Formats: sequence, structure tokens, C-alpha cells
Amino acid sequence: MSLYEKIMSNAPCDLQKCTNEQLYVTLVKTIHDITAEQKHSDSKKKLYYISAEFLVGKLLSNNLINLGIYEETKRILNENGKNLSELEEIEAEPSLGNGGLGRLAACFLDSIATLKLNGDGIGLNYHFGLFRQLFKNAEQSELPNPWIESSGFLKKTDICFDVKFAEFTLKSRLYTMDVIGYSGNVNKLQLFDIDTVDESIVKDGIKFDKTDIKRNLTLFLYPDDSDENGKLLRLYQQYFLVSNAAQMIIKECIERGSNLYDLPQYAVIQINDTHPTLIIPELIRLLCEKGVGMNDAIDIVQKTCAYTNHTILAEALEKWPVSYIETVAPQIMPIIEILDNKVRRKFDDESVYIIGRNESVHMAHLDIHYGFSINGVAALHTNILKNNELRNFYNIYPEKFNNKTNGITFRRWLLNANPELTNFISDLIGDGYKHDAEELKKLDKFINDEDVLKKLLQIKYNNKQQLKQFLLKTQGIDINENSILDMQIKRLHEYKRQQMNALYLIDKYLEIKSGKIPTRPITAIFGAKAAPAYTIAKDIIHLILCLQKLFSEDGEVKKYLNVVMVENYNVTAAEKLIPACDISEQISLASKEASGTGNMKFILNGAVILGTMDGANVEICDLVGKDNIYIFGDDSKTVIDRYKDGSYKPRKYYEEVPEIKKSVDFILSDEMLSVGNKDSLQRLQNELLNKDWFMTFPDFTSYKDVKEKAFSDFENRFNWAKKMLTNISSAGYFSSDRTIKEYNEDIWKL
Ligand code: 26Q
Repeated sequence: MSLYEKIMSNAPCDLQKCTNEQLYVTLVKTIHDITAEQKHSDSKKKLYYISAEFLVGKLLSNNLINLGIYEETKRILNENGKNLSELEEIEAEPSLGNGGLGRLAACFLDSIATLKLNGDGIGLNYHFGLFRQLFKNAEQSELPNPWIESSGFLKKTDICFDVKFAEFTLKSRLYTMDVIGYSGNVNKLQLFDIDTVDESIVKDGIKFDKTDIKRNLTLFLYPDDSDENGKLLRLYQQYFLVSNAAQMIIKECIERGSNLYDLPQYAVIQINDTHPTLIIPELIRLLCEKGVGMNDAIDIVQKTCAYTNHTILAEALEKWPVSYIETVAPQIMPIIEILDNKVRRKFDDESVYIIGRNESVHMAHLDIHYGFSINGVAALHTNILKNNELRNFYNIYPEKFNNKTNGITFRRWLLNANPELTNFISDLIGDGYKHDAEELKKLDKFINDEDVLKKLLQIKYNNKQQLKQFLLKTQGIDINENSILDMQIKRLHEYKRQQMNALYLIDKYLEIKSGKIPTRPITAIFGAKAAPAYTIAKDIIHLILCLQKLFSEDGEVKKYLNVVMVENYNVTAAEKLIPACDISEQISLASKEASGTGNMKFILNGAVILGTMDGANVEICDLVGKDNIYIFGDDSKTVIDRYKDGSYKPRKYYEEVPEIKKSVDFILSDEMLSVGNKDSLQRLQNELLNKDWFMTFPDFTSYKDVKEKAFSDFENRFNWAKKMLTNISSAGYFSSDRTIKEYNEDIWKL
């Protein structure tokens, strides 16, 4: 059957007469029909990538691309007077993740399927995912983000398990999404849910009764955990996830011939950060229930589980009070105690115990002792884990530690997001890079080709115009396509230092006010959600929104400097923003960003990074070379030492560096108070002056200098285009296909 016939077999009427909604459903069904005939990869051993988050993004065009039918579908629609991009808008984005960690899991699934590896994702089917962000009075407010459609890509199954909690048992239901590889192979994302969840209990934004577990369990991703009930709900979610996963894994492995003692030959479980860590005691518990002895069960599980660490921030390392675990799932507590006792008998070092002094369970410690592999997500990150954060563990288990530098799927972040650049690259070097990303290196031979450089600049300009249309339509904001687009788009966190960027913008504003005019207009674009209970993060959003308002209402300033905060930043917005970016801000305090993956998406799309020597920026710098990236600020060693000696005093910089003083003072100026909220601005100013925990002041001057240098280099357009080309040609290493091959060779061995 031709593609046209397949589409027609699902269409309710002639394509010309169909509504866009009908056509969307038609395409979803057609994709289902095609994948139903494809094979799920097969091998004796299967990977289970278990994660609380899978930030998959919209699926329609991605699936069409991976099936190799995007162009043909577009043509068929055009011939019938229809427009594929209008259909794309109908799909709601499944926002089943916060940011980097969730998006990484989604990129990995794409690569696992593309490489025909036998591996599925296991997660939760949050009905409202991450909240939808709204700006009201220059502040963030939160709304539910319903995404599940009756005829979308999510499929209901009749697979159910019982999950026993202390006070009740919940029956789960499995939903699945096809993960379509770019190679005629299809895997699955398995998402667990309960039938009794009740969307109607959500009122007034994202408020709901946090104690009503039978109705609220899978409503939201990570509900607000500022209060005890929020934290307990998160633990209910975690245990629900791992108990379902463990039951399903055991069932599948038995079906494929395992006698349970040989489980490690049938399954490998990759634990995505500590959120699914309880799968370790849960699997041990289930194996024992099936007659395996305790010591054998521990041994089996230890050979099956591997753990990825995504964070260095000590305050983000998960610990659960024993009393919480007793409240939620008391049956696993005796097992955790046995695991802890074994550690205590073996090691005379409190810092590696599982149950710490304050009666709480260190999740990462469980993973490290009772898994066979622990990896960081960029070279610098893994080294910091070995030498600092997890040094005592590295001394015990050096052989378990390994690095897997993150990657991104080029299908979504190049082919889908930037078709014009994709076609241009194919014209220059053929299509081989689509399967072997390192072939992008072939672009280097065009480094002095003026026509190529000109075309690169033209494509960037075209993408800026498309972004302009997108922002006009979605937010009514008009950006100047001839300005420099400088972007910082990522979750809002103090360590990522959006506040330092804001201080820079204040400084620039004051310069313009005093008559120092930039050579070319600058548009500073932000996109960031703050956790609902993270007060300072919300204050930073408020500051940025105030600057946006202030500048846009100042006839003199707005010609040269604009701030745009994109509302509800998500995967869909990122796909529009990244291809249009000139300068990408990757300015975390060195040693704090485990890897970053946005940085990789930007260089792939020909943006140049302004950043610190942190996370994967270090590897990017190695590959693109110092002339093609703008590095500033203290390095990780300096920062780590400064934390150790406790010598940092922000006030000293405030008093000694006039630009810092002026910018910080401005936060509470009359201009700001005319547009902003005094309490919020005051709190932020105090935080910077008295704490500045992420050391924005010591880096401020070099940030400003290097940023000015980047702006001035931008004016030599051909030279800039060479930097763009080198960034693109160096991006091959950051394909998640490379990362996944490494996971498979070193850890999974499928
Ligand atoms: C923990 C406890 C309670 C509530 C929430 C959490 C929680 C939730 C999400 C802790 C961490 C996360 C997400 C972390 C994350 O996204 N980390 C990022 O992972 C990326 C992929 O490896 C890296 O590139 C980023 O550097 C890292 O910040």
C-alpha cells in the first residue's frame, strides 16, 4: 500500500474536506499502522531505562521523520491544500519532565531504538506533567498542562499490577508509547498509571489534596515538595514506579526463559538519578518472595542495576527519612536495613552508610553499594564525583566508576528543528551524517568558502524570522531579526546564574542611558520555569520580567536593548528558539552544572557559546577550539577551593567594583519599583549582597568583558560564520547515538 493509500484508509473523508483535527488523528492512526508492522528489537538481554521523567516533546513530526515519510506526508497534504505545520500545532506537548535529565532520557530512547538495541523506558503517566507557566503582573503562576488526548500517541493496555502500600493496595495500569527509531525499528516507553486518578480534584491553579493518594498519584510530575504531604506524595510516586517496574521486569524475564538466578543475563536496569533507587530493595523483596534466598537476591540485583548521577549539588542529593518509608511502603524497610548492616559490617566509615545518623536513607549510597556501575554525565562531572563528592566511594569501588558524556538526538534537534540547515548540510556533504554524526567533520573543508558562509548566515536570518513569527503569534512580542539574539533557556536555578545575566543587562541599560550605544541592537532571550516553591528563583523571574517591561517602555533604550522572557518554555519552544540563536549563554558556576545538553543543541545549530569551564562546555571547548567559544570566569578548582576556605564575601566585590554596585543598587531603584514588587526585589538584592552562594560577583567582570568581545566579533560577519561552521562540524561527538553506544559497550552489553 502506498503512503497515500495508508493515509486514506484512516481518513474520515477526502483530505481536502478534513479539518486539521481530523487530519491529525488520521496521521496518528497511519503512524500506528506502520509501526504495527515494524519489529521491536530483540536480544536475550534487555535494557530497562527507568526514570521518573521522560521529556519526550511533541511526537507527530518526529515520528514522521524517523519513519522516513515526513517529506512525502508534507507533499500529500500540500497537494490537498493542507499544511503539516498547522497539524503540528494541534498536538499537545507531553511535558513529562523538568529539564535536562528528562530530556536526556527522551534522547536516549530515540538513540536506543535507532541503534536497534533491545531497550524500553519505564516511567509514570502524569496526566498534567510539569505545570504550564503563565506570567501575570510580571510573576510566574502555574496551571495544569493537560496533554492526554483520546486519539493521540499514548495507548492503553490491559497490563496491570498490584502495588501494596502501608494502608491500601493500588491496581496499576500500563500505558505505552511507541519509540520509533530512525531505522525501521520500534521500542516502547512504558508509563504506569492508576484508573482512579481524578483530574477534577485540581483547583485554583495546581492546588489539590496532597493526601488523597488514590486520586492524586499520577496527576503531576513532582508535586510541590515544600511541605510534608508533598514529599510523601513524591515517595508514593517513586515506590509506585519501581514496584510496577520490578514486577514487569521479573514477569518479562521469566517469559523469556530466566530462572531468576540468571536474571543479569536477561535484564539490565539503568537507574536515572536516584529517583527510581527503591527498585533495588523492591527487586530483592520480590525475588525473596519467589523463593530466592536473601544473599542470592542481593547478588542478582547488584549485577543487574547501574546508576547514573546527574547532580553535584549536595542539597539535591536525595535522602528519605526512615519514617517516611515506614509510612509509605514499610515492607522494604527491613531490606534496606539488611543492606545497610552489610555496609556497616564491611566499612568503618560513616560517610558511606546507607542509613545516616539522622535516620534517613541516602539513595545514592544504596545505588553505589548495590549496583555494578556508577557514571557521571560529562568528563569534568565524573572527575568531580571521583575526587570530591563521592571520593570515599571511589576509593572503595574504583572499578564501578565511569563517565558517559551526554548527547542529544540529531533527529529532533537538527532534522526536525532546523530543516533548512539540514538540507544545506546534505547538499554539502551528503546524508551520511544522519547515521554517523561524526561525518559532520566533512564540513570543515568549506571553512573558506564564501558562498557556504553566506548561506549559513542567510539560514540563521531565516530562522530568526521564523522565531519572530512564532513569538508574535504566541506572545504578541515582536523581536528585531537584525539584532543579536542572545539566549539563556533552561530551568531557573541559582547555580545556572540567570541573575548574573540580568545584572549584565542592567549594566548595559545604564551604559545606554549614559550615552554609550551598542554597535548593534541586542535581544536577550530567556526561557525558564521555576519550581513553584523556589522563592528566589521566582524572584529572579520577576527581576527579568521587570527589566523586559522597563526596557520596552523606554523609547530610547528599546532601540538597542530588549529583554524577552518566553512564557512556558518547553521542548516545543526550544525547537523554535535554538535554530535562531547567535550566542548561547552557558554560564553556570564552574563545578555545578553536571553536563548541560542545551549547549550541545546550540552548537549543532550554529550558535556560539558564551560560557564557563563547566560540565560539557569543557569538552565542547576542546573540540571547537578556543577561538570558537567564549570562555570566562573562574575554573572549577578555584571555585571548589573558595567554597572550602569559606573566604567569599560578596560585599567586598560590591564595594570595590563600581559596575557591580550600580547594577545591584538598581534592583531597588525608583525605575524598578515603578514596575516591580518591592518585597521580591528586596529579597533578591539581599540574597546577592549577603550570600551570593553561586558567586556571580567574582565572575561578573570577566563575563562582561568576554561578552563585549563576542558582540564586537559578531560584526565581522564572515569570521563569525566560520565560528558557526566550526561549531556545527564539531557537534558530531555530542550525538546521543555515540553516548548510547558507549553505555552499551561498557555497561549494558546487550
Ligand atoms: C529531587 C528531590 C525532590 C524533588 C525533586 C528532585 C529532583 C528533580 C529533578 C532532582 C533533580 C532533578 C533533575 C535534575 C537534572 O535535570 N539534572 C540535569 O541532568 C542533565 C542530564 O544529565 C545534565 O545535563 C544537567 O547538567 C543536570 O543539571
